[in-house]
Amino acid sequence: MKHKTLTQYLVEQQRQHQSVSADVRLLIETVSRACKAISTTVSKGALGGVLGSLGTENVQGEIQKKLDVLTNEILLEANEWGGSLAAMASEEMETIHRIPNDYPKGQNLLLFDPLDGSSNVDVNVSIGTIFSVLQVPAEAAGREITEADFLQPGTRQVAAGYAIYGPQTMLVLTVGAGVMGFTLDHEMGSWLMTHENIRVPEQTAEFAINMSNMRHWEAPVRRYIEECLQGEAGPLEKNYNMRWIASMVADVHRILTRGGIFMYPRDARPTGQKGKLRLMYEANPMSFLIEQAGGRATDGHGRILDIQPQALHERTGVILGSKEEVDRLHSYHQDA
Ligand code: AHM
Ligand code: MG
Repeated sequence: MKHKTLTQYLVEQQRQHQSVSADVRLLIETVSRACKAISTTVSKGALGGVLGSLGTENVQGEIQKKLDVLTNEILLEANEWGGSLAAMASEEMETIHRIPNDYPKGQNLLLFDPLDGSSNVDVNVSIGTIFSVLQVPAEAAGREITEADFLQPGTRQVAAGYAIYGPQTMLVLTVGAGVMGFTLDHEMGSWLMTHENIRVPEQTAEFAINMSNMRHWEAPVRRYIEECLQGEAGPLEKNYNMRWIASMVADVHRILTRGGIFMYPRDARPTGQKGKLRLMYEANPMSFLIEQAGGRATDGHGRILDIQPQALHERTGVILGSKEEVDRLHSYHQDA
């Protein structure tokens, strides 16, 4: 079977459906190239001397892994000179990175988590790169880009996706016209479309949450999980299965593949009251993908994509996946 390449798909989207502009197409190609380099770097593991921590902290106060820093540099370098960006922002950088004056500037903003789930690096469990593309707001025309220019709700994303470095390396992408999955052919070095129009099954009996935080959860989450655990005999009348990979990319990938509900809710811990996951480069791109695949994403109170960000590294509660279960947990929040 002959597979369409990522390039072919993007050119088609540009020419026939106008769902992607020429510069966003180039940008996605560049990001996907950087993800290939990241995949190679990650796969070398101990042989490449890339495992372990650096001992430094990022802006979130988390100890940086060597690979957090390396992958951030790969993405910055790959995207600086292409001409389609005005600035970038990353989980690993306190503030935005403007395109240096040596290069032409474009009309887009790129946000990324260069290596999500990096606590899994040293144990050889799937990890990934998450990215989100916004446009330079009209009011910023002709002046220097500021952090405030990035603070746009997720509904304004023009593209989003992730690369997952697992048994296969895949790129899962949306330009607002459904969700497509491409598998990296390592011999050819190309991304080939293997998953066309991914849809999240509406129903599921599989949940993903870090159960060790149960004592900190808010009442609606506690109620929902207690009901799941009661199985067939409980009010939900079915037996649930549980999975928690602790790599959002891998958990979301499973949900896009076979359904499920993923939760990283707000909780009562001083560090959990706003949630753990970051809105702009984790929750928003994943919510865009999930919605484009027919699922739903909420923070318990409203649609994640509608949140007006107040800060670049803002956190949010995240509940996403198969519509029926996300609807149920959302409604439990309304009851409470
Ligand atoms: P990171 O960006 O520092 O890797 O943190 C995000 C990760 C997600 O991939 C995952 O869902 C979550 O943190 C796991 O958290 P926990 O270790 O609390 O289970
Ligand atoms: Mg992350």
